[in-house]
Amino acid sequence: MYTQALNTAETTRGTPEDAERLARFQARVDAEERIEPNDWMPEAYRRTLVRQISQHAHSEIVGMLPEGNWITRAPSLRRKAALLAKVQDEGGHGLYLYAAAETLGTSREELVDQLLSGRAKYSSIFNYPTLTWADIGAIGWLVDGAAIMNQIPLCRCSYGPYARAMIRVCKEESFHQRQGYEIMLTLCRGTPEQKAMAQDALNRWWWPCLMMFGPPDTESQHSDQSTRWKIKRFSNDELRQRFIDATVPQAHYLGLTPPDPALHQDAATGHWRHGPIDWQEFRDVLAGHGPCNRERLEARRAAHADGAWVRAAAAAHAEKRRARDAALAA
Ligand code: FAQ
Repeated sequence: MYTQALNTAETTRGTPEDAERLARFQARVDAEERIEPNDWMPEAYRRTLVRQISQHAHSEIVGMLPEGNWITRAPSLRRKAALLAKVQDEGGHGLYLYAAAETLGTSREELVDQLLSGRAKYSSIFNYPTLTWADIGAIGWLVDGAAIMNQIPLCRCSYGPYARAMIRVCKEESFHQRQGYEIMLTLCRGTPEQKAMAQDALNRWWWPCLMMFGPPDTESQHSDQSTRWKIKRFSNDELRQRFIDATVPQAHYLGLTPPDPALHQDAATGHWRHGPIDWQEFRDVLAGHGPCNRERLEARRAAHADGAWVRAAAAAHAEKRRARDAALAA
């Protein structure tokens, strides 16, 4: 609604030339042309992208924390190597995404500052704790699985740098999803205690994963405009349904049961229908009252402070190079 209002204001307030420019822009989007950083774009389009891409980047960076917690406690060298690589991948995704947002004119420093000051959103899912090793399996299987479902359509997003970043990100997320599912499979084929641990992880991550797709369509503020701009290709509920349809058979293959007594397969359509989602919990987490919101921000602030010397050293090195290049050019 917000972006829609802004865009309407741009259309109606501007000159006939502005309206023509806007129509040309929309025609390019409708024709599936990619919009590139130096192309003209409506300010509301730019703001929407910065909002979404920066939230996405923050999610990747904060998303390193729940799993990072288990690197030192991974049950074998092989598991540790895979987890370490996965967490590093998430850091890399955050950096591509900050770079994509920078092409829209917002600096990484500004975005990081918004995160650390608590003004920015990041995905609700990362405010839940990782209590056992099975949570690492559940995150790979479910959280990366949900991320892939949401991000594959973003590879066709109208904004070129975001769409291109998503291609590599999705390839890496697919590997993450498989390693998570393999952890779950190993636990489910293990002792009764290991299987119970896997079921417990599914019980705790299932509903928060469904919330990752955002509020129901009836409450989504940005979906309509983002769809018109071909930033979003499917609605929140459509993607949530796709995720459930893909994941329920995977749970059954593991011998696990999603924690939803109302879950059933619609005989006519084949879709798995879920019971009510606790949207109050979602709103609480977004308002900063999830189980780990405070801990996550504290960890990011501490990491930023610890990294101050690296930023200072990099800036000093860049300055030295600039001075040397200037001296050589003179
Ligand atoms: N958490 O009108 P809509 C990952 C906000 S990456 C927090 O429906 P929109 C990889 C929304 O921003 C996971 N906030 O919004 C990984 C808006 O607030 P605003 C992140 C949420 O943009 C795996 C308001 O609610 N992925 O997992 C959430 O059309 C494992 C109204 O919502 C992305 O960011 C939420 N769950 O649709 C890393 C993908 N849902 O901005 C480590 C890109 C909604 O007005 C380990 N993002 N909100 O203040 C998107 O596709 C979209 O932004 C949606 C929301 C679908 C998230």
